[in-house]
Amino acid sequence: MALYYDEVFEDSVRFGVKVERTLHSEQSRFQKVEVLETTRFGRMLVIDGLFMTSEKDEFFYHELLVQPAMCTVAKPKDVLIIGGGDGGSAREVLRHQDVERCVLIEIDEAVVRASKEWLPTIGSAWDDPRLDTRFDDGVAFVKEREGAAFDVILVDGSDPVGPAEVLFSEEFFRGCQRLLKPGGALALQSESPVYFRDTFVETQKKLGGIFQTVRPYFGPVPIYSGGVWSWTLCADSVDPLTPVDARVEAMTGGSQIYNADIHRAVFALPNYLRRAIAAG
Ligand code: SPD
Repeated sequence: MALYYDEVFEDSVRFGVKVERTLHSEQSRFQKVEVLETTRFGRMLVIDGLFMTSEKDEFFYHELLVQPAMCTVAKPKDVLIIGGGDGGSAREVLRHQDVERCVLIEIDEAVVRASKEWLPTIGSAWDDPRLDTRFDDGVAFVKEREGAAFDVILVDGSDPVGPAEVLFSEEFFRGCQRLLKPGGALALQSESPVYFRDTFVETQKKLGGIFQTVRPYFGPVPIYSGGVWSWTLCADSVDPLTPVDARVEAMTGGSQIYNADIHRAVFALPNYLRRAIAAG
């Protein structure tokens, strides 16, 4: 009989992938970390029963989390990634030649270890000398670090239940703002606008009280609940809607999705979300 692994959403929706075998399963200090060999998506990273990324669809998520911010900021040199232990976001950051240093703060070394062993095509930049990987609490790092040190900050965490909840707090967002250099930008994954509508709207509201410019954007991620995902780009003195075509085009060679048309199109806001944000 075929074995399916289901991600269950609030006991009302299930999304299942057919699994050939389990490659890795471990209960770390923080969470359950699994790598599955799936029939459709290749190897898939699952944390606490939630689908994180897969070999076949990871570019949908990582290009969209990273490239809009990296192309909005002029010549980003210093980048901070909170989370992102599979290495996909770091790979996308390090495609930019201007980057001199990318600090990745992942709380759980088990995620990086499993990803290095089983998902090498996703984290293909672990050996880049510009990458400084630290196993630490990203929230504490942001709270304690002094001075505006980063051109781009990317928050690549899990859903806001349990340990990742704090990554959606106002205090954390203010901390990120404090660490951004002038002209810098923050981008975060802001959940499904369908299944996590309240979280999405609340997050926009919190960010709107902190940053001058807050632009939610959308794209497909086939393995996530509902298939459509959101990210949000925030900044105080730059705006992704200012034409950045030349920077984007310089990046598109290695991209599966991202190009100048996509950069413009992803920020289009459908009416149901405009209304939800306005009412929120
Ligand atoms: N519903 C899952 C949301 C997870 C977002 N982060 C995924 C990590 C990929 N680098």
